[in-house]
Amino acid sequence: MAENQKLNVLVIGSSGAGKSTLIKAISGVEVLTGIGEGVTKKIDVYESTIWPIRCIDTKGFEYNIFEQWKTIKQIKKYTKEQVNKSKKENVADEEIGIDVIWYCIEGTSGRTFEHNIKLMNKATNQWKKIPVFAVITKSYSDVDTRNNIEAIKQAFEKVKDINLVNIIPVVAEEYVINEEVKVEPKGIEDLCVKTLDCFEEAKDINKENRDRMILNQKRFTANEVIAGATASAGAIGAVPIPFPDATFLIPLETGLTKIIFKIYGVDYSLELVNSIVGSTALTIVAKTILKAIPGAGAVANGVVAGAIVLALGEAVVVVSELIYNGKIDVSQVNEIVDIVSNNIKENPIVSATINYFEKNANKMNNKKSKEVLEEIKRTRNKK
Ligand SMILES: Nc1nc2c(ncn2[C@@H]2O[C@H](COP(=O)(O)OP(=O)(O)O)[C@@H](O)[C@H]2O)c(=O)[nH]1
Ligand SMILES: [Mg+2]
Repeated sequence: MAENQKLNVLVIGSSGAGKSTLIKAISGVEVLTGIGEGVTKKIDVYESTIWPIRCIDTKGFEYNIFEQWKTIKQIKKYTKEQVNKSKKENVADEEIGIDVIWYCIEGTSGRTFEHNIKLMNKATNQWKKIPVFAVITKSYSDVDTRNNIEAIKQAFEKVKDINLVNIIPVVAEEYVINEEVKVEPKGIEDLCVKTLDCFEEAKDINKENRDRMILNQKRFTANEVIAGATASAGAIGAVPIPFPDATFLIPLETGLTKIIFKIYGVDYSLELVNSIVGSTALTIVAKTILKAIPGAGAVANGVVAGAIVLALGEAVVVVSELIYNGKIDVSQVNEIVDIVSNNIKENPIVSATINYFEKNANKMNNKKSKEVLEEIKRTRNKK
């Protein structure tokens, strides 16, 4: 596959199935969903920065024939303009451009699987030979997922002329049950790798490149989860009590540590998680930062809560990658806790927060912790 060549993936499925969420999860950059859509515009195109994949997000597949027709027309217009065109000159006009189709089927929509699949097939049957993946979105429950795979397999058997390659359950975005219990994003790497595997050209992507893509995806997913936890910590930490004694962050910190381990497939023990969350590094860092702002109020406390959760999350990513790459074993609890502690203490968010407090101590009362945290994160990233 040439350096700048990308597969065009058509993402279809009913409204609310999770198309935009899935695309956002593999994009590798913050993409705004639902922003800047013209009334007549039926497609949005997103290039992943992680995978050689370009996703075409469709609207108007809500099973109104006219809307579908308009969407298809725009897809054709778009794909014809693609550079891909030239390499496929011997292919019929209608088939230009789309390389793969992802059917997004919501796991909870059980009884309508067959109906759903038939309608999607009707809309796209001009692209007959193209590989199709059934993506079971919102696959939060393992039990339901096993049943869904079976039911969807059967539904596809009743619909002819679909080149179904695989059925892949995904969770595109963490699913929050409570602060401590969350379902981790999953299935994304599997979907992307198997999509690439449909193409001889993509098979040439060497092992090293593939591993890098998978790791980049994990890192991106973990960072999204950390951003969410940081914002939650900022909100629940915004209380006017002396901060370092706060135990109310423990459920959130525990949930964050576990979900990052799960993203990296780390087979963690509870002892490991508890040792990480219970390490004194978090308290030490919180105390150090708070020294920069005498008589800290609710806003400052929220900022500190967010900063330490961010530092914790990023430190857990560091050790998860070491474990994932076989540099350290998950049973080496003390070593892992040391690495996490050092990474927390050395995270540049600490000095960025101290600097901010020293400069802005008296300007914070009418701000929100979240705004302040975002500002501090920006100054940190500049360095
Ligand atoms: N937590 C979580 N929510 C999801 C996931 N996929 C979709 N959603 C939610 O389901 C709703 C519809 O998703 P969206 O991507 O906008 O669907 P679209 O209409 O097919 O683009 C949104 O509120 C999403 O946040 C997921 O994997 N995890
Ligand atoms: Mg959408």
